Amino acid sequence: MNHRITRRMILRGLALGVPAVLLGCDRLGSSPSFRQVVLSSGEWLSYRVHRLIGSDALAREYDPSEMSPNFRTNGNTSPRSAKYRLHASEGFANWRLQVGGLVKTPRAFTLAQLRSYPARTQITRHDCVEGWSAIGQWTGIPVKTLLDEVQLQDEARYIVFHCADDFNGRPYYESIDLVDAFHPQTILAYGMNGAELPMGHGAPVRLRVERQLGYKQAKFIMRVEVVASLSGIGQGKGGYWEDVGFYDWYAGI
Ligand SMILES: Nc1nc2c(c(=O)[nH]1)N[C@H]1C(S)=C(S)[C@@H](COP(=O)(O)O)O[C@H]1N2
Ligand SMILES: [Mo]
Repeated sequence: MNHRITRRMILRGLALGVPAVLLGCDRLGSSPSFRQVVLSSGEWLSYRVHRLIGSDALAREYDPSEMSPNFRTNGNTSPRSAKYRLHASEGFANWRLQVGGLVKTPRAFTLAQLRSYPARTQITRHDCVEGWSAIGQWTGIPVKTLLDEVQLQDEARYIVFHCADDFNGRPYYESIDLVDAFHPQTILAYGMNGAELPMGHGAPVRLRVERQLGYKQAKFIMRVEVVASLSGIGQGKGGYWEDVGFYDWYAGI
């Protein structure tokens, strides 16, 4: 078979609804007109492009020498809930990560249990929408490992992370779809820069979903809920900032 792809073939394919990437147009992402026309036009397209050009594409990982000497904290750094404060005072020995919703076997994991699974360590760049970035090393359990343990039901579509903190009484939460949930770099981190995850950065565990912006990286996670729709959670937009701050649910970088 002749593998030469002509412009006409691509146009014909697009007209038929066949993605150009499937026609072998693998330089799509590097064409300036593609970036201007498609990537700048919003969340939905950036979501489609990530899903199309590689649902398994990895976020860049860095060398230890590139780690930021100071990784600042942002947002809440010390949840005030009595329950969280008690857990923290006990070194999270009695904390449990509740995993439920549309799963076959709901479970509660101790921190020691989470640490007993094969861990993933990655050095990545965190990008906050407020305009700062930092490179840090994260160690934790792949979300995939957790979901494999509890087994998703067929209707499962989103994974919601409920946090211990709030802003003016509104709990912080975040959510991701199953493509991101099963992505190899999506982990619940209990370690940072070679040490235990400090409270300011989200102890005992925080989400790292490396192809998205800072506000998706939920800290102080207490409960993981598998749902078919985000409409019943918070104000229905899939996250605290999505509900109150008009941030995009899909914060692809
Ligand atoms: N539970 C919770 N998670 C959160 C936040 C928060 O206030 N509460 N802030 C978010 C924002 S905007 C950013 S940039 C990062 C900051 O992570 P860091 O404190 O480890 O730098 O956490 C995100 N996750
Ligand atoms: Mo942020």
